[in-house]
Amino acid sequence: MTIKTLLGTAALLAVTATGALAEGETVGFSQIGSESGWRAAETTLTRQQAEERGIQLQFSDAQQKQENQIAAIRSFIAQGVDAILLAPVVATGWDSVLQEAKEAEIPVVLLDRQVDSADDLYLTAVGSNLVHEGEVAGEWLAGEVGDRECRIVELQGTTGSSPAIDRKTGFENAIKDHPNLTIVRSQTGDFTRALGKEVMESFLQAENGGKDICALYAHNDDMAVGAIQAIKEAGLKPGSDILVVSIDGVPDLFQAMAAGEANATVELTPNMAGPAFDALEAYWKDGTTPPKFIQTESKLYTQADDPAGEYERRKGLGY
Ligand code: GZL
Repeated sequence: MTIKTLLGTAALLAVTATGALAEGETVGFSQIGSESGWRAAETTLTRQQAEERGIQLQFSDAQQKQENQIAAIRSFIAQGVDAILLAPVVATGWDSVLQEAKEAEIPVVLLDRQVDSADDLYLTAVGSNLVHEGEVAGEWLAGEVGDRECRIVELQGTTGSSPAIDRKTGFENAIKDHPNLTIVRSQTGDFTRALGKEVMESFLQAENGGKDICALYAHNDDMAVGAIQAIKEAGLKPGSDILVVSIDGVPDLFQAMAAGEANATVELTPNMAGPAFDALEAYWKDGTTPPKFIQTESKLYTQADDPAGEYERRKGLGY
């Protein structure tokens, strides 16, 4: 048997430290960062999914900077990984690096956010319907306030990200036929608790100490949780003086809801990696091409949906 054959055989029989036969696939994951509880849960679940499937995950945290994500993707290409997962912090600026991955014949799967690039530059995108989430939030608020005048403040997600763009669009779609509902202030809180609190403080100051605000629409729960703190510090009751509706379904929002301090959230699963790895395994196995968009579900929860129980069911799931 030649040396080459021996080495080939040895490689095929390579086993992991735990003795399991290593599947061999290596996947590079360019994650945005850890800006929210939902993002942290997505990272936890992606690591778990890879471990369960015997996939070696090369993880990169971009600290919410696109240039770090682009550098990580180039590093994965240089390593010759078998696939790349990308949660794109913003929607634009990906064409050249995705073209490099395509030329290296490395499939790219987008997680939880979209890019403006042509869809031949990625294998598939796994995500929720972000416009629909905004519509569900707006429809809930319209139903809650009826014909009452309602001045709304909006905490937007990261500027230029697809969830910030689409959730704004969806909410505006839902309230456009309700002239009593108007967005009076709208600013990014970058999907974080700290900035959500800070921006909400400025909204409260600008709106008669918050007395002129009827509702807060936050593009994610973490900004809502920060804003709830600001509303309480201003001497007002979140959930009643100012209604609070947001998106994600993280445990701390359910805890606030159980305390009457938040009113509604639209949950999206942080398990985007499961469908992503399913698509990759089929692609690696026999070249099966998945649909360009694999949609995960979004579900409305309100105070009528046992928020304390929902909190118990979610805490410790990696958020
Ligand atoms: C949505 C995802 C968003 C979450 C935020 O698909 O991109 O990013 O709603 C996170 O919590 O920052």
